[in-house]
Amino acid sequence: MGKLVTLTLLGIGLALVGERLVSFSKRAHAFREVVSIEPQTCHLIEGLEYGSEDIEILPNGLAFISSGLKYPGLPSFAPEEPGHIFLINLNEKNPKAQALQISDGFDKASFNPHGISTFIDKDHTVYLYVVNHPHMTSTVEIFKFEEQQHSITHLKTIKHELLQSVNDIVVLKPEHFYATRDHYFTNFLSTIEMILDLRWTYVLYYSPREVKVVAKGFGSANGITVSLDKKYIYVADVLVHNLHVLKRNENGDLTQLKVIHLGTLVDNLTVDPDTGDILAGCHPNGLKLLHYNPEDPPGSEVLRIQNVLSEHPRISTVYSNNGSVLQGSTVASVYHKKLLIGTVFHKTLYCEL
Ligand SMILES: *[C@@H]1O[C@H](CO)[C@@H](O)[C@H](O)[C@H]1NC(C)=O
Ligand SMILES: CC(=O)N[C@H]1CO[C@H](CO)[C@@H](O)[C@@H]1O
Repeated sequence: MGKLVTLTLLGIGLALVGERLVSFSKRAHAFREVVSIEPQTCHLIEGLEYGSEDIEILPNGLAFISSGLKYPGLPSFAPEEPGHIFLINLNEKNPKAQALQISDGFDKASFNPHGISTFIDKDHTVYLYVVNHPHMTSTVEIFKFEEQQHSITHLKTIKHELLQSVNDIVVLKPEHFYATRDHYFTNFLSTIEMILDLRWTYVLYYSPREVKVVAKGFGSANGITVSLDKKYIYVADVLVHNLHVLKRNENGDLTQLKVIHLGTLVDNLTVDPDTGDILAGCHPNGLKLLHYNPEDPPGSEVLRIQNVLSEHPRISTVYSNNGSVLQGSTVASVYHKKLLIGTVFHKTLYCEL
């Protein structure tokens, strides 16, 4: 009898895992075909060959790019090379990427930059906040940008027990930021978490006085950004294909206003400074990202979401490609009709809209 019960339970368990696996393969868009959509003028940026995970453009057209992410389960074309922050000047006719020097005293060899965010103070000093994964841990590094010297000076490392496996951040004032995090930062556990659709990931609010969870229940909370008027926070839930719109409260708490289903794996989000539209870097076929095959690479997709607060937000495709040009897009950022599309481990595309 005991054996029968065990066998039955085992059967139910396996059926459950099987069902979750099938649903995971659907959620990861294993088999979606990607049609090509491209603005008229696009070309790849020279010198950026190992990813451009996150891109932040300053109001003056200087773009910071984090490159060289080593992330469990995702490919890297330069696993031995430390990560870098690149700078691109979008005011130039033919923008080129240049790696920024990092001040001495910072451990450059283990630099593994992920999400980035900037803050500009009253004196126009630019601070760059970088999610870092040295030796597969998570920290937030604060740098000061020295434009003349083409370098960044390391000021501070922020660590906190809740700031583990951080993905992306958005800074609102000095040392006050929202961060998305995954539950686990190991390949095995995060895969289980994804396949079983555990919805364990969340959004944190960090300030020197208090660190707290402000939104929960995401399958995989990924990109995060803030609206132009700073009243709303936008969060991408990559595996559930959703964009969450949350309202900021005085004390840092967030109230969910709406969820927009985008039907694709939404990765990193940015806001068009001219229009307030959201640009989403997406993975049209996520499984190809996890099982990289150069013969059948993951594609790229960028969506624009207009009038996000209205009853009928408008969603359009700005760019899509089957991987023949650009593989594994994570982020798209615009500056006066100039678009940069970044990728997890591949190249960076520049387009004029
Ligand atoms: C991608 O599309 C191009 C044409 O746009 C085509 O030549 C190529 O075979 C496609 N690649 C894959 C892997 O489907
Ligand atoms: C800044 C940011 O959200 N980065 C994410 C972009 O996409 C990759 C791929 O999923 C994520 O791993 C990054 O965390």
